[in-house]
Amino acid sequence: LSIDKNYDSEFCGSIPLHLINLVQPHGVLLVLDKEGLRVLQTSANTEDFLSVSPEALLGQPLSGFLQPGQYSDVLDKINAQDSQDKIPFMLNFSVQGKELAFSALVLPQQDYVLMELEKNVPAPEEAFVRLYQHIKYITTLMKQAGTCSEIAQRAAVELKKFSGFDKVLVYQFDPQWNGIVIAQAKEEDMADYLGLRFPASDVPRQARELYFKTPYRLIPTREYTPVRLTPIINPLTQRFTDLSESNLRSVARVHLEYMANMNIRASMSLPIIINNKLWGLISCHHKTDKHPGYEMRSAMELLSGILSAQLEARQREEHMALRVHLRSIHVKLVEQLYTTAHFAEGLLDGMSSIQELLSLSGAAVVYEGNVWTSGSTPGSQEVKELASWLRRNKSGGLFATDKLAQDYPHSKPYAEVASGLVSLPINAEQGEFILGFRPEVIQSVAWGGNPGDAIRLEPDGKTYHPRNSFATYQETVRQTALPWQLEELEAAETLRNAVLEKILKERY
Ligand code: BLA
Repeated sequence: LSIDKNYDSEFCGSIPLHLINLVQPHGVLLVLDKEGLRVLQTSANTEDFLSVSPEALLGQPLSGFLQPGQYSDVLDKINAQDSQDKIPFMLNFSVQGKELAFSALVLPQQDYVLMELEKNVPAPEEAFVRLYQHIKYITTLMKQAGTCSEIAQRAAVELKKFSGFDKVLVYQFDPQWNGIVIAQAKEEDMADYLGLRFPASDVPRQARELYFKTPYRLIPTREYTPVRLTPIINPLTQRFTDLSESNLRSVARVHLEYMANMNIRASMSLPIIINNKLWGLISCHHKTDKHPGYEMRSAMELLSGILSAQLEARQREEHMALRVHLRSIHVKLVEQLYTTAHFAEGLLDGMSSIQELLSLSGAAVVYEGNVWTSGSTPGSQEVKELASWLRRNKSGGLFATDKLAQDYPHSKPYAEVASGLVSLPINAEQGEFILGFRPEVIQSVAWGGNPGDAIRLEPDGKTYHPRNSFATYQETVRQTALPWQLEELEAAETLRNAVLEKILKERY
């Protein structure tokens, strides 16, 4: 909100995450060519999983290590993947006489295929039925919830039970990409973040872009030794391999430190996507290491999609209801416009008013050298000066702000009555406007730690750390009004057109 330094895109936002060339050690990453599925690169931890050195694999076709029949399965999976969904499958290897089973995931890229192998083998079929029933139950609970925040709260509670994570948060981004914890379910001894706001740089721009594209981000432990890819350079592309989509991608150091400062060892995040935009995250925390298997992760992925859909549907309903409400006031207002002598009267006083329509505390009409006001507004002279500023700077159409003092510092002395402004030009070149005012609402914003300390630089000016306290930091925000909703601005535009039409009819 009022943070002056933009660490989000300038500092944290420029750490390259996808060309890190390191993976977490809970799986093996193979980079295969598309032709013969030959191993171009591998993470250096193959001994731990396949009991062979990286050199034994490099350059070899994958088929030489698979049990019969498995090669065509892999090809099917590669060809079937036109969607983003990560669908794991069981893959059986036969290496130096040993039979080994893995959970595998293929992620086809433009020039090569990423294959991830993890040890947890898919569970038997009854487990699937139980999982399915549980998902259905959670979905029903979400559907029965009344408001968006109830949906989020139920999701947090149920996802915590379902996944076994110690804490599950629903985190919603604001227009500046700060985030607010809107729902929380947690073990008692864990920190309470409900209602707190976190600065945008905590989940910086490029990280948000990755989380928008990938179904989840899992960090089973923050204490691990990263594993290199070998060879370092992808022999096909002569570049670092892009690990954007890889679950195993190693974690940015600053974030591992952040997790330590939050007293957690494992985390998992899933995107909440509404209207094709990253709306928030489900953030799961664990006090100890935690490594849910692919199936659990897939189920969580499904649930995060269901949560997104539920929230989107409920939001649409709420917007619809607001439109219907605004429409009914608009109809009455137009009737008044045509039954009063002057349109200013019709707008400002009567059974209905523009104040009611746009939730204003005061309104003014500046027209043909006159100023009409109603409710609490700046003085006539101030209104005239404001109109003349609008004529010079904001004449292009509807203009709305919830921080007038920032756009127009002359308004500071009367910020109490007019921190919010909506201006409907009638004849902008003549300085003729309909103006709506909203009062200052002093907001107390509770941050999770002082946002001014989002980064601590060491004396060398290069080494940096995330903040180490998330204790509530209260910020008082002044000279701000309640925000304008999209539907309200649409209603303002519709009203403006009705007024213009009325004026035209009077003239001719
Ligand atoms: C990643 N930061 C993340 C992630 C979350 C947060 C959820 C995704 C990874 C994960 O699930 O652990 C932040 N987690 C939060 C917040 C809450 C929470 C706000 O639970 C609120 C309750 N982070 C910093 C600073 C920088 C930074 C100063 O604090 C940059 C200099 C960067 N955060 C950062 C980066 C990632 C990240 C780079 C990406 C990590 C990765 O995917 O490799």
